[in-house]
Amino acid sequence: MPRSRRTTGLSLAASAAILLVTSACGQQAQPGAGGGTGQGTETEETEAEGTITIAGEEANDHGTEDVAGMASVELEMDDSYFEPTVLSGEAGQTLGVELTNEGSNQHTFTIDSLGVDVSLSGGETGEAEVTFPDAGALLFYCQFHDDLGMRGGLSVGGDLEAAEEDDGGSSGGGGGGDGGAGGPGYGR
Ligand SMILES: [Cu+2]
Repeated sequence: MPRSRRTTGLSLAASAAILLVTSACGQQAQPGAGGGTGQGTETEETEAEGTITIAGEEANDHGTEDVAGMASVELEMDDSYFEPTVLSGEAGQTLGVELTNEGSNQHTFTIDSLGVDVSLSGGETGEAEVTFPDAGALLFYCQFHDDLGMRGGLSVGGDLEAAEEDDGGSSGGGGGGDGGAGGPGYGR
């Protein structure tokens, strides 16, 4: 009887499927091709505690005091912040501000549009008189440390972020789409 022999030596050649995923991310960010000022800075909402935005820039936040109806308030200047940082008052209110520089650096209490500019060395005290705006908010700042966040605001329930600054506002954000409202006769 014939024996049938089977060779079981089957070599399975695993076929390797090679997928070449070429992700060609050839995106070249070309800002503002064709002119036009970019839409510039996107406001990054860093949630850094202890800062608020006043007139578009960061301020070291040391609290808000309601001064409505008060004739004067004590305001501490320190290295490098104002405390309280925001005075919340009434429209048109006149307020005496008793300043104390409790820091070691020299600081100023400056409000351009009111002509207020009190400069104090460490440990000194001084006074200023301020008038609240009719609406919105008004920026005060230290000339030396503004860029360190030493600024504050007189607020009449207003938007501190848009507080009036000396130097006219940047023209705001522009261009919303007015796309919609389609063409004529969207017949039904
Ligand atoms: Cu200062």
